[in-house]
Amino acid sequence: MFNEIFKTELKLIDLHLRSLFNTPPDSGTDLPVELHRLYESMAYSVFSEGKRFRPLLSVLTAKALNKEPEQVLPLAAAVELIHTYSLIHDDLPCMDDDDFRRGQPTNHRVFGEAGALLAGDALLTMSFGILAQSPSPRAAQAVALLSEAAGPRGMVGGQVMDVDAQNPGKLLLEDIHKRKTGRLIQVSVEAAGVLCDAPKTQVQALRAYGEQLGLAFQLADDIQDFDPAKPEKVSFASLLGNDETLRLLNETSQKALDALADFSSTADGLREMVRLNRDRV
Ligand code: GRG
Repeated sequence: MFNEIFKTELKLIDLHLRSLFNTPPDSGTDLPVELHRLYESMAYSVFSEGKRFRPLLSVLTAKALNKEPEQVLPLAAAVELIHTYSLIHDDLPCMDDDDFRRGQPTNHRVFGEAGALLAGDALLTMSFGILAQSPSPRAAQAVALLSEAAGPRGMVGGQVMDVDAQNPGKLLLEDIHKRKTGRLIQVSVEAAGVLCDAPKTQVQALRAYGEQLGLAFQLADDIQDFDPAKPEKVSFASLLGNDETLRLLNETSQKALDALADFSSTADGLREMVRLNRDRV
């Protein structure tokens, strides 16, 4: 569904990601043959069938602010590489031990555990270099925001809380998912606002939109994935039931739309993302 509506934006994101892998900025021109397999492993996961939800948000934020998408492409690439690393690591035997991801065997099934671990490490590290090379004078601020969102108080922290949680209640579950899933979605929008030099009030509005959409994304995911045959997996749907999760999804989606109240029709792409996420269920 994203593919048709945002064809132009997705093409731009794909071309940018491919340019980073054709001439990796951190490898110089002569990549030692010993490292070919590392890049193959990284590219295997990056260029599989992901929705590109997060980089799309960055590009649509630039549009909302009447700026060129090129201004946020380094951020769009960085968030997608971090997202991809998190999926590779999440699939490892020490975490979820999954065999398939994005319609193909998981990275460690093809490249081995060490290969997958290191490909994730490389993607994570590379992402900050890419963002730091953004020509925006506010690149350093965006790097700091991304580090906060992906790090120990953000996505990694959420993953730790998720792994450790025994019987989380609604509040703890919400906190876990705001960090684990929500913060990277939020920063895709907020840091794009920063790179586009938006005034503080607009950045705050974008941050609020990103926070609500991040939660809505997880709520929709939980409804989609709910399997009563697997009650051991705690999710919003298993904890609250489908109807209450759907009610929360509607409420959260509305809050995301409300956060954009002061934006003109240039933000319609961001509004469409809320509707597309809601309509996944
Ligand atoms: C291992 C540090 C570390 C973190 C892992 C985000 C995460 C934390 C794990 C992923 C587990 C998971 C499936 C969470 C549900 C929400 C989510 C992030 C779904 C996958 O995102 P999509 O639907 O995936 O955007 P695609 O493949 O379309 O990019």
